[in-house]
Parts: sequence; structure tokens; C-alpha cells
Amino acid sequence: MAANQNQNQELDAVVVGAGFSGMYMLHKLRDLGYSVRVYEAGEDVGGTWYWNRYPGARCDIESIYYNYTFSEELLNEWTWSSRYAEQPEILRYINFVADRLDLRRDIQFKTKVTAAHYDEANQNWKIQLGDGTNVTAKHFIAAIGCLSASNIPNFNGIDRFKGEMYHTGRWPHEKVDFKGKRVGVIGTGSSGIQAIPIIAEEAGYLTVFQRTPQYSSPTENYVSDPETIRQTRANYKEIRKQMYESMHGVPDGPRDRSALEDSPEERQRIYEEGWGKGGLFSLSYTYNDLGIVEEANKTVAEFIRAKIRKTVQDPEVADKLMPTYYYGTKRPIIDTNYFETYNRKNVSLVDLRAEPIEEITSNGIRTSKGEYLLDTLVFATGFDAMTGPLFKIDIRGKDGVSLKEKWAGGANLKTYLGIATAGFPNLFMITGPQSPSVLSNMMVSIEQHVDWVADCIGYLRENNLEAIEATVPAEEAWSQQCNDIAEMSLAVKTDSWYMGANIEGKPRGFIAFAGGVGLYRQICDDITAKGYEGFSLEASTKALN
Ligand code: NA7
Repeated sequence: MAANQNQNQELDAVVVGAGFSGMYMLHKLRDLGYSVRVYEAGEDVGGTWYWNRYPGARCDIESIYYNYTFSEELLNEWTWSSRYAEQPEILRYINFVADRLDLRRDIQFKTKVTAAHYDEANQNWKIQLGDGTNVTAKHFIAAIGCLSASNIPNFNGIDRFKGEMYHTGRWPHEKVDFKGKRVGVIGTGSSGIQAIPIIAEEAGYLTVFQRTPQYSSPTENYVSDPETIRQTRANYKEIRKQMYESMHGVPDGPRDRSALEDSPEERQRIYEEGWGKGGLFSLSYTYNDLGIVEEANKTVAEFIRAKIRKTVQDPEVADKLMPTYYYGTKRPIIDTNYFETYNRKNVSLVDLRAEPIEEITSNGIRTSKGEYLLDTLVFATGFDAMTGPLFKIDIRGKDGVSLKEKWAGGANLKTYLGIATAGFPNLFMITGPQSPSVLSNMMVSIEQHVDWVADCIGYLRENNLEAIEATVPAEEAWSQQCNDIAEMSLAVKTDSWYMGANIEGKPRGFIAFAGGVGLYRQICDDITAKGYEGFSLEASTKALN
């Protein structure tokens, strides 16, 4: 389709982003008979899984739960090869869905949305694309991902480096050749910890620059068991119900017991069992108070530190790898041979707390203790989470107020359900800030949001309404509730991207709804049942004139 085909026509909806959420939003609305156009900066579908192609990239939610569940046909036609799928397989799945649902005909690739301004007189959105084209739509739906604005810290001299530089979240499509090279990786979050063991196998020498040591436990990946897949398919409705009603969007939950109720020996046994099973939740679900009670948290933290000490042969290196923050207050990490990698002769670890980076030089990195010569530099430095992607678009609501101004760059973050915000009628955010999103299996949260938004748009159509807008009291109460729940946990005591602490100048504040996807779904359904309580609904102002 030509870039400007939609220029003079009002679409029912413009969706930004062709990842999991944008694709399902398109499918759902199109199925209901709406005119929809998706704009996507990448050259193809995939979102997160299109951009994050770094070596070792893998999902930390078990594959059988990390797919669409809205269609039994899709579920039955796709078989995951292993417990935790790698990025290429997830991207193949996304392409399979795009083909199967014939989505690409309504997606315009290589197209950034640069601005979206609400037109109060016409109760619609004027949307500007990177090529200068304008599009008009009644609804503006941001399906832009929670972790899509990559963060490259502003190190002195960064432009001077003569070697190759990569960010894990903007990885090239071609294979990056590390063979024989001196490689530096900055960052030891999930991305760094997945990439480091693989890069180490190929590189001539790998230097890891670590600011905060991390808790990480084994992935224990294995080839999919056909019997488990058969049973999952046979019981999928019940499993899906459990996922919907759960805390994190998987059919499981924390054991109903405090870590402090067990003897140290029994706790050790329980932790060993969880560690052995591997995966994101096996350890964190052992007790129900690890994220809330300091003394309980210390027991699991010490268990993991002991594992690291046992794995890493050089005690000095092991010391540098000892995490001290509260376990689980950054996203727990699962790895394959991460700590073992530090036993390799071609790997060394630089502790940036002892020797901070002073500058990037033309030949490498200079810390306060000296210069490390590098051919290739990998930034595994994460993202400006949640608000970052929204602020990259000039989104303006009523009276021309921008989202960034309204939220004071994040200091005054106010949303209703993480889906809407006052002053911005007909703007919907899929897995936006203050929704469960990043604290959950994203697939469950995405499907719930898309279904809710589609129902809401349907309600407007059925009732001859033009616009829906969150009220100020509703968003005040929701934001307060999000903060109150977060304050009950240890999460607020740690500098993390959940708290906005990874981005220089970003206001500190918990970024999601931590009450669980089950409770969240109930709240959303309740609001719908009460005729969209907390929203104001507008008829067409044109009809009134
Ligand atoms: P993360 O989890 O934000 O990790 C980023 C890493 O980069 C982390 O170790 C940071 O240290 C480090 N970092 C960030 N800025 C700097 C500077 N300026 N200097 C040194 N080190 C720095 O991002 P990921 O991509 O690994 O994972 C994101 C999510 O994707 C993950 O949580 C999963 O949900 C999937 P810090 O800990 O901030 O001290």
C-alpha cells in the first residue's frame, strides 16, 4: 500500500507497533469490522523479538505459556521445540501468526509515528508519520512495547571508539563475528547474562564490565516433551483459566508458606529443589514472603550467593559477583552457564563500583584504574522502560498538552489501569505504565488489554459515543493504588529499571501494577460491567452543533 493511501480518510484506529500486542490488536479490531492501520518502525513483524537478536536471547517464560491463547487453531498448529524458546524460534512463531492471520496487508513497515495530536473539535487523532504523511484516526493505540527504547549511557568519548559497537536491543540481522576479537560487554542484566556465555565461547578475550552483581539461577532448558504438549493442549482451557487468575500469568503461584516458618535445613532442601528445577519461578515461588519480608528475602539471597561461591573458582572473582540487593527486586534472571563462564581463561570481570568508567577511548574503555583495549563493544545496558517509548512520540491531548508535560517526564505519572490517562481521549496504551505488564507473562497481559480495548471501542460504537477519557479522580486513585501496593514490597528499596533508576534524570517511582494479573483482570472487568466507571463518555459533538 502506498504510504499516503490513508491520508484523507479517517480510520477507526491507528496502532503503533507490530509486536505481539499490535498484531493481536489489528486482528481483533479488523475481525470486528473496523478500519485499522498499523505502523511499525522495523522492516517486519516481531517487536521485542525483532530487535533483540543478540546471541543467547531467549524468553524467560516457558514457551507453552508464551504464545497467543485466543485461538485454539494457532495453539494446536505450533509446537515449541524446547522449554524456553530462543529468539529465532519466537520470531518464526510471530511470522507464522502474521502469515496465518494475513496481518501484513494492514501493516506499514519502516514507518515511525512521530506525533499524535488529539483534535478536540473532531474528536479524533491527527497522526504524523516519519515521512511527513498525516493520518487521521478515531482511536490511537500505542502497542509500542515496554522495553523498546534502548538505553546507551552517555559515556564520555562514546563517539571516538574505532571498533564495532552494538546494543543488545538493536542487534543487527547479520551474524556479528566475535572470532578472535577482544570484546567488552557493559551490563549484566538478563540480556548481558544471556549473551556473555555465548560471546565468551567465540571471542578471543571477553571483558565484562559489571556495575551491579546479579542473582541468577539456572534455566534448565530441555527439549519439549511431546506428552506435556499433548496434555497442555488437551487441558488448555483450564490452564488458560489458571493463567488468567494467577499472579504472574503462569498456571502456578507462590507456595502458601513463609520462609521463616521452616528450619534452615528444610529451607535449604526447598531451595535446592527449586534451583534444580530451574526457570523463573521455581525459586521465587518457594515461599510467599520473599518479596515482602527482609528476613525471608535474606535466606534466599544467601542461598544464591553460596551457589555463586561454589561455582566460581577464583574467590576474588566470586566476591565481585556477590549480589547484595534484595532478591527479586530486580527482575530475577535465569541463565545457562553464566557464573561458570568466569572460570574460563579468556574472560575477566571488571567491577565498576571499584573502578568506574571514565571514558570510552578510540581503542576501548578507560576506567579509573586503566584502559581496556577492545575491538568490539556490546552495550547490554537495558532500556528506558515503559514511559521511554511513549515519550519518543510527540503525543498531545486536549489543549495541546503533551504526555511528557502532563506526566512531568514521569514524576507525575498518572494513568487509569495503565490503559488510559486523563486529557487524552481515545488513547489506549497496551501494557502501559501502571499495568501488570513487565511483572507478568506479557502474552497474558497483552491479550487481556487488547480484548478490553476492543470491547471498549465496541461499547462506544453500540452506544453512538465518540470518545472515552479517564477522569482525573479515577487516575489519581489508580496511581495511588499502584504506589501503595509497590510500597508493601521490597521492590521500592532497590535501584532498578522498575523504579526508573537506570536512566539518568528519570524520576524515581514504581512503574507497574504489582497486584497480579488475576486481580487486575477482575478490576478491569468490574469497571466494564459498571459502564466504564472512572471514564467520561462523550457523544459526537458534531451531532450537537
Ligand atoms: P537491564 O536489566 O536494565 O540491565 C542493564 C544492565 O546494564 C545492568 O547490569 C545495569 O547495571 C547496566 N548498566 C546500565 N547503565 C549502566 C552504566 N551507565 N554503566 C554501567 N552499567 C550500566 O536490561 P536487560 O536488557 O538486561 O534486561 C531488560 C529486561 O528484558 C529484563 O529485565 C527482562 O524483563 C527482559 P545496574 O544493574 O543498573 O547497576
